[in-house]
Amino acid sequence: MKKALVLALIMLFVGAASLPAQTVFKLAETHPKGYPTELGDEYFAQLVTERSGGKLKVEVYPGSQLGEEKTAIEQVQLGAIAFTRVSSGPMAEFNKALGAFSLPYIFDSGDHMWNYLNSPDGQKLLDGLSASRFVGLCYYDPGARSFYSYKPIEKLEDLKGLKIRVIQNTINMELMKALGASATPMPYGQVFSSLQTHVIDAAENNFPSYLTASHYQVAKNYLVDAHQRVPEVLVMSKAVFDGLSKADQDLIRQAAKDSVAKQRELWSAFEKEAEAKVKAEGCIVTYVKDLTPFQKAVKPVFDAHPEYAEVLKDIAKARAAK
Ligand code: GTR
Repeated sequence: MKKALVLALIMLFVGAASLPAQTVFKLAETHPKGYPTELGDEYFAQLVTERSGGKLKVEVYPGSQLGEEKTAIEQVQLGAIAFTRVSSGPMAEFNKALGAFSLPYIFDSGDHMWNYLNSPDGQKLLDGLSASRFVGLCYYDPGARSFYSYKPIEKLEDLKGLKIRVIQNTINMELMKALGASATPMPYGQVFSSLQTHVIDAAENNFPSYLTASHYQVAKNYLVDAHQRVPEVLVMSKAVFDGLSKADQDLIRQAAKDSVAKQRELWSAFEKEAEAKVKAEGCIVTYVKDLTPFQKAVKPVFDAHPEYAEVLKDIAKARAAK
């Protein structure tokens, strides 16, 4: 009897030892399965598993299952969740430098933005996240944010007096005020019902979010001013990262970098698809022809933030490098 027990224990021990030890990490994502950022996360996760021979595993939790962006960011900062893919909009509340990306009309185009993000200056902002206990792994394409409402909106004056939902950060609050509107910060998951019940009059986002979060169903008027391109970021908890071997840290960094091209490719295809779909669904899409009045109106936002002067110079430099 005793012998059998000893044998069983030995077998259990040998069995456990022969199983490869696997470390499982969680990744929090706001968007639903199949959205380009979520597919970027999935590809990153796949590369991590493949390259570590299954030793490291990243499980993606889409659709805000682990909480809305602010909560996810807090959890990552604490080390309770290892990764999150979020907009640098809410990250700005945790790392002021990223607030620069919420300043309006600073990028002429997606190419201009990527020139900057891929430059040493763009990398510096990502690296600066370590001061806030994150590891900035890479940027993903955010597209351009524009306004939408259930009320007709075709020009700057139409925004006056509207209650517009924003991602919570100081710049967004100031931006809406400068445009004559009022800002209502709220989590992404509440925007649909708030538009439906007219708790807010409007919101702003890119075409893919407008489509996939069904906002187009309750706010049919979309005004394309492309006021912000707020880069998406894939970040890791510094506490978790610091506990890994140098080899695993490098593997994770490289996998994130190598997932960017895929996300960008998926993004550009889906951005066009989403724009066509909402039009086919009967949304009224108006393109601002002359941005000058908008740019003039937002000047107070820049005046209030001299701390971003250097970054703005770098961003202007990236335009020249086009
Ligand atoms: C989207 C972004 C999300 C989230 C959302 C929002 O464009 O991809 O991460 O920040 O906007 O407005 O809350």
